[in-house]
Amino acid sequence: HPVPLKRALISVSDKTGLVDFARKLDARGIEILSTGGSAKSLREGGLTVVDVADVTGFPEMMDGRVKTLHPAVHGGLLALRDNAEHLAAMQAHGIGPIDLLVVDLYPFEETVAKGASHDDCIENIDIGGPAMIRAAAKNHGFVTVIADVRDYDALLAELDANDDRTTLEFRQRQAQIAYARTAAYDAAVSTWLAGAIGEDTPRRRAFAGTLAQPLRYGENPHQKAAFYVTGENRPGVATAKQWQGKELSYNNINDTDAALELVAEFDPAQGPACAIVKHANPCGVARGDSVLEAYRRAFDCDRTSAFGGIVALNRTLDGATAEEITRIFTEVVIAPDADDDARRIFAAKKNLRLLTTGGLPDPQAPGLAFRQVAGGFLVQDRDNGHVGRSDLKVVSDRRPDDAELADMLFAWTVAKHVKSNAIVYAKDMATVGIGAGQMSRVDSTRIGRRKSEDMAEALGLAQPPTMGAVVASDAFFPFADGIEALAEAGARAVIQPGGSMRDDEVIAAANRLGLAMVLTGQRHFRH
Ligand code: 93A
Repeated sequence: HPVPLKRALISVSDKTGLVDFARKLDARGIEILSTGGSAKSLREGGLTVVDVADVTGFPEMMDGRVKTLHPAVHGGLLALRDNAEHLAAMQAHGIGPIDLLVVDLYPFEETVAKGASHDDCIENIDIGGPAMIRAAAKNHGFVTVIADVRDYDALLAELDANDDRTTLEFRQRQAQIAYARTAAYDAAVSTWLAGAIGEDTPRRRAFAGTLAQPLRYGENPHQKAAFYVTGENRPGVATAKQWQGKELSYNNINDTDAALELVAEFDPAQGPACAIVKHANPCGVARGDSVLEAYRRAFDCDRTSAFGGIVALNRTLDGATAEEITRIFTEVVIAPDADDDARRIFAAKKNLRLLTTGGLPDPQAPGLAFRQVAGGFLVQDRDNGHVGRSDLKVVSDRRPDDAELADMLFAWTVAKHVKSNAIVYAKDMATVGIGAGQMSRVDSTRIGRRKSEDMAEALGLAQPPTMGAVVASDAFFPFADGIEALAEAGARAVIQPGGSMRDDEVIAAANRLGLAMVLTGQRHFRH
């Protein structure tokens, strides 16, 4: 800044740290203008401030909707200090320059998140604040803008280091942050309105999130990363409470999300379930009569891969299960809740992160999913597809029995959360072999079978549990070879979407090999 800061306008909703900060500005001889509530807080803190109403010559009116929207404010923010005409206009209209703008917007996102009424949300759409932020940011050649209360200390440090001035570099950086804030703010309003009016297509929407935390690094240590939250009202890793352990990493957050979304498919009212995830794919999923049993059965599916995994439960984590989990190294455990015993047991394991969400996300709720491509990103509805028993079409000669149908639906639900091509073998409500992410469906079939052989060896079983298991395939079988591979593995029933040009051949192969087959009519690609 060419000259030391002389005049500041402070208008903040979040008053945390305000008085302390303002005292330090005051000590530097900076005059402070302020709006109603902010001015009140500052005066209560013993500071002398000028009401914006005295600057504009208008009272704050219409419930505060109009308080700073005035040329005396915007002229003071926007005037170019090295432009003779601008200076003359200021002179002519009695407009004083504003060198520093400190604004914290009406808490729109928080108001939406706490489930406030429509009118409350509308009233919390800030108009004057963003207008000032954008004006000050545009004029960052001369004006310093602070649009994030977390930057008070950074400003004070900047003033300390530069004789009560700010550097152009600092002002540019703050202007950049300011526009990120107003863009995210408007996106939040648009997203909320879309929900309010039932606009459910991903078209003509604005997307943005709020920085929740910078991450140590991204998928790899040489990649910088950060975690943004959208304020969506959905229990999950973004809103979970972390009880212990070091900060979650990029990969932890990704995997924990996958694990919770998967286990949430299993209604806790219908019994405990557990999912163990590695590299965004489940390595074991099971139901059980108890949480402990569900965990043990999920663990048994692939004990090797479960090492260093993410464990998600659909019910409260109890002491017995916590004890069992600590027998191997686990990165993260996420559950709706954890009881005192469980928390005490985990407390001794400093590296283990425990997250509780207070509930489970609704797997059938609408929402959007994003994927980045070079130069853009794809937006689609979240895969909230669901099939029940009545949606299934039996196409084989042999009708599957009730137990097989239940297992098939279980395997199908898991397959939805496995990267394509996905093949999931299951028996008695537990996975017994998962083939994920292969370019050929037959390969996924073989991998699932091999996993099951490993499981037999690890558990000392007489034969691989794929013998007599059911199988889910996330998409149709293009050829009969996949079915032949499943029959070879000993599977007895298959659930798959159907819809291949060669469905006839595929169904004929199932009949020839004695497999029951049902079609879902719905596909669950996940790439
Ligand atoms: O209702 S507004 O959109 N109209 C305005 O003219 C205006 N000027 C500042 N909201 C406005 N503000 C906002 O008021 C600020 O962004 C800040 O969030 C809040 C501070 O009000 P107070 O100082 O009365 O607590």
